[in-house]
Amino acid sequence: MSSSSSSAAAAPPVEKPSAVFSIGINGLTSVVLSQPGGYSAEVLLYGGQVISWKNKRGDELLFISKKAVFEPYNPIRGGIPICFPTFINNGGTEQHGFARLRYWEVDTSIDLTTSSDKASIDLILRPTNDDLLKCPNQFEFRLRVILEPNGDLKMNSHISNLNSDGKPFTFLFSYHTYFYVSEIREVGVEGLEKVDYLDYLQNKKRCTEQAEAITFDSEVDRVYLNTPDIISITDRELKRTFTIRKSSSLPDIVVWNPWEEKAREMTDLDTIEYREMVCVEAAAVGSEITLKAGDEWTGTHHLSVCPWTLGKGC
Ligand code: TA6
Repeated sequence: MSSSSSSAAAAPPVEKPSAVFSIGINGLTSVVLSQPGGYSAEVLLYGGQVISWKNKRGDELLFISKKAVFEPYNPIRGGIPICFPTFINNGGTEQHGFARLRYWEVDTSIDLTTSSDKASIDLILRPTNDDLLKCPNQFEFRLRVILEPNGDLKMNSHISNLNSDGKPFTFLFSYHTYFYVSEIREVGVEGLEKVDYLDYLQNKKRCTEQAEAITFDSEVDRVYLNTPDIISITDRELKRTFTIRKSSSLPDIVVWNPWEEKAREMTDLDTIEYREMVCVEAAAVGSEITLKAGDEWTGTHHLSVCPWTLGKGC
């Protein structure tokens, strides 16, 4: 892996897949993944967070708030925060766990230069002594982020329970993906018709989705339970469709948009920015994952985007 001080936007076209270190805002280190077609993605070591994913024209596909705070130990508003380890009934700043607030190590045991067709990065998170006081579970979290030759973005999470006292480790997990959309009122989330959900705006009331496509004209905060593994997000204005393919170990999908009033209360989101984002998250949050000591859990999601000019099945 080579080193650079450029950002993903300024990266020159590459001749072969690459993974290049970059120093960005506030000196935070990231890894820029690039593919010869012009695709790129950027992964921050802080949080193990994907903060950029671009198509071959250089258009940003993920939303990052203009007011996002790139400073430890703040969560970064946008991209793909990893919410782990979270627990039922967690609230406040703890509700999404500490993984997004820690520096992840690069796994140097994996030689990226041997990979002929992938731009990827492997990261590791282990709890600090302070983390163990709050969450007394020894674990190792291995995250692989892959930018495919066709520009698709894949994330694989492997979490091992390393408790030496034989205790199970119980947690919730989500890839809290912020998709960039041109105008939220032009967006539809498809694939959830007839699926039950918990409406977090109605005290987790259980409802059944009736719409073929979920559309937005006010705040939405829902956990869809045991969903199909393929979900799509259509943007009628930009005429493109995102597809999420998730592993069945991530049974749920969270759909969130704060709308105007909540956005106004958020210090790291510009009030009108709620219009440019939708969170659709591959997750395991409806019920907890319980990992026996010595066992490993894997959760993957695979994101692609298709402009309508290429036809339905691309
Ligand atoms: O995933 C939906 C959600 O949990 C909402 O309830 C909302 O609070 C949002 O995520 C953002 O959470 P954050 O902790 O990043 O401010």
